Amino acid sequence: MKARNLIKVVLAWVTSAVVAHAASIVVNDASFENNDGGDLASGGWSNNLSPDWEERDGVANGNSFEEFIPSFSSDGTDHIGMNSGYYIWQDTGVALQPNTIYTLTIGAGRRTSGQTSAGNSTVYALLAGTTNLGAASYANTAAVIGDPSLTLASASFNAGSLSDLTFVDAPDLVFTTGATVPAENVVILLGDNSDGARSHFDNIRLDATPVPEVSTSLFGLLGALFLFRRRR
Ligand SMILES: [Ca+2]
Ligand SMILES: [Ca+2]
Ligand SMILES: [Ca+2]
Ligand SMILES: [Ca+2]
Repeated sequence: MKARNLIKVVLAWVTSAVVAHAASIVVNDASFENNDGGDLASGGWSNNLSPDWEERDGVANGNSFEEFIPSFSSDGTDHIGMNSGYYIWQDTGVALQPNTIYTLTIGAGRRTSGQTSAGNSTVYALLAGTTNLGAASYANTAAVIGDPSLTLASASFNAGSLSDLTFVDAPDLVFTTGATVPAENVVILLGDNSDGARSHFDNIRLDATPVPEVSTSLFGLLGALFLFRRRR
């Protein structure tokens, strides 16, 4: 094989080895379109998030609600609204993996200045398991994200800076695990950490990508290639 062809082959192999493949983790009712008691009509809402999402104060509590507000969603027709301090979560059922890059993306919305405060804090986080989640242990979103034994990473987005009836994708929350991880599932937390008013969420996405690994054998191959080229 000519050196140039060999270089092409090796470069192709290096590229395939280094470019890791992102895999989506399934998020059930990620867009809040499946509604308890039947599909929502325009202007309707439902307090019951089960069976897909669990909430701080139990099933069908009024502090979180799927709602159909015309022209106010980032995917489909429905989103979820959440009162000040409240939180919900979903256990993905997928075990945390070592050396993995997790990327959580959410749509965050501002309804009006009355329902979305100027200092809004729309919170999204990745947790290791669900131990003791619920009002008895964690009174509000700040309590959950303040516990580093439960919360791996969290982010806050100020939807109050948006125009009325606008959803945008908040910046990705990216968290990379190390060589060891808790024996827990990946859990998504959505919450409000504002002084008042609400937060609005839609279109929740989660990817997991292995940390690219350049093996010692790859370095060995590159070294051999270098020598091969010099000899010619
Ligand atoms: Ca939706
Ligand atoms: Ca619906
Ligand atoms: Ca639902
Ligand atoms: Ca609810």
